[in-house]
Amino acid sequence: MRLSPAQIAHFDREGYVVAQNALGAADLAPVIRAYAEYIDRRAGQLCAQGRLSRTYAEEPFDRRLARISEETLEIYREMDLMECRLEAAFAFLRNEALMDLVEGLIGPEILCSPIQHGRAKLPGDLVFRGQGDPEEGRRQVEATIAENVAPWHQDAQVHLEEADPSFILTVWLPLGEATPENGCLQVIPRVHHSGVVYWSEGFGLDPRQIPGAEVVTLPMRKGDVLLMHKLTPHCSTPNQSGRIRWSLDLRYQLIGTPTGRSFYPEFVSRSRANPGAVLTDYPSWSRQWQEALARVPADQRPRRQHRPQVPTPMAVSSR
Ligand SMILES: O=C(O)CCC(=O)C(=O)O
Repeated sequence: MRLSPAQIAHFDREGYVVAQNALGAADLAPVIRAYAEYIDRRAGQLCAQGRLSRTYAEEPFDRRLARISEETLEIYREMDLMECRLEAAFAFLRNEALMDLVEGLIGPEILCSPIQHGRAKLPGDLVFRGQGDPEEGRRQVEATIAENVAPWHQDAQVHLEEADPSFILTVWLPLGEATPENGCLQVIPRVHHSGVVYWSEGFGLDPRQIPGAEVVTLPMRKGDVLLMHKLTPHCSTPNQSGRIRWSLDLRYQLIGTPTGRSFYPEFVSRSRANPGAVLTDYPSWSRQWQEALARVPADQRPRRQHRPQVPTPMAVSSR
């Protein structure tokens, strides 16, 4: 699906747009199936090693990992795209329907940024029932859930300074329903016009810092895609549903512009000028991530040096 002129105008005016029904079941099914198979395989391994009491194979996709995570967070911690490196996820990063949407805002020369995540947002009331020290288990579960409630932030906060001038488009999509109850996104529109980055609380920001901030809650259905400017503040609501809210958040930009994570692999996901430049080789993508993470583990990646204490205008090109 291509963005209509009205959708592009909405993005330019509001700093985001939700493209409804932009993806079909056939676009998302391979990714969901690959995640399900990965979890199935790893659950079998952990059971065989005596680290999980059973595989919870009877549970549906949006509950199975939550049940497993009551006992061990090991599989949950492997769910990010660069950790489990599913071939279907790599294919989805250059999915034609997705690239058609992105092309409406980036143009036809598209780079897939390494700032890309698969998220299994766990239910907030998950209780530890695993082996080992119950206090330590409870502490780890609570810390993990606290981490996966995304606080208010702008994506411009998470790349290095070299990408400040780059227009970087965030693409967020649920793999099932995303509702206020299970952790859908909220955005504050129109902030991108001011070019301001609200650094003062580190990663998070307080919406009260933003004059006239209006919070918009964005329930989304499977197949809907949210496109967002990197200066648009957003967060996700707590997950009170007892089920997992699965989603992908990806970033795209013009080929040749800095991603702000040059130590991790970017790749060309569409090029009409040079179609041969598109990376379609899964082993190469997977190997590049493996090598990059061995050099720079995720928890040791360089962070911005310059983090002012006050909201700061940023020289960011819009589009
Ligand atoms: O998926 C979420 O809960 C948060 C996503 C997010 O903050 C992002 O994509 O930048």
